[in-house]
Amino acid sequence: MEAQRYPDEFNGIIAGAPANNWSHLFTGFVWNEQAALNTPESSLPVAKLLTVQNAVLAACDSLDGVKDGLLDDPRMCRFDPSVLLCKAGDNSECLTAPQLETLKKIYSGPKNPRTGEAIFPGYPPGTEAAPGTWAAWITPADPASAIQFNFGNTYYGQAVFEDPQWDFRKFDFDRDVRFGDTKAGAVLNATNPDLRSFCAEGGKLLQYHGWGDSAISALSSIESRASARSFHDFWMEEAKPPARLRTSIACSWCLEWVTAGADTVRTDSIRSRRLKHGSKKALRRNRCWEPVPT
Ligand SMILES: [Ca+2]
Repeated sequence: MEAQRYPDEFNGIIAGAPANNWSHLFTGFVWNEQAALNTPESSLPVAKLLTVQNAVLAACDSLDGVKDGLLDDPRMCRFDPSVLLCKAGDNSECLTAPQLETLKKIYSGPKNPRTGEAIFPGYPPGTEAAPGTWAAWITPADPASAIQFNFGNTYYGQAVFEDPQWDFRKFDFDRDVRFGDTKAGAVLNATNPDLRSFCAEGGKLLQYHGWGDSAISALSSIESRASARSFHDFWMEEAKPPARLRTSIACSWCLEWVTAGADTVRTDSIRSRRLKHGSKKALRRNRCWEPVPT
């Protein structure tokens, strides 16, 4: 928002996991709430999140060339959650039909029922059972206590509709989204791709996001960056896109920005670490930050 509305205030901005498309992000929260609370059987039990994650990794872990429990780019993973459908009764290693439906909706994100248009990206596969992710934000043991749902209810109930009786179950993903965009999104959203003033001031914008972010889908960061790049490619063919987006693999909130003489993060600045396990040393990671392919 600073880069878009107040381009002369900072010459360097780090936008970490930006919630810049506020009104649609929160629409996604209500989408997941409707999915998980559709019936008493709809929410995913916490214990099954590991079942889901293991199935994702079994299908996609090796796509990046390293079988290490991590997906370098979950967009490359074509995991079909239907393989998890219980075939002979419910158990911890499979999903019931209502649970499967919820999982598909969390992955897909909200869609406009009239136009089919995507309103906000879903959540990438691969970190469903990671600590502090889905079990806190989307599918906790007490389904109604999900952090996402609290945010979605307060935003639409209070800021948009100003109705203490507002009911998420009646939310219309066409009409109500447009109403929210007009009333609150116009103030809260930072989705203007025009960064020409910021560029003219010599501004640099570094954007990063963790794939395992279960609050703000990392895919929304990629969409925002693509939007700005497309705008600038069209309007400023000679200018370099101002944003550099890097995703962290598995680590949600780490960052090192080296400013001297460069406008990018030094990817070699976060080095491999070796941890002692008993008498042996094991290579824990050999990469942390990766630029999003262009
Ligand atoms: Ca891998």
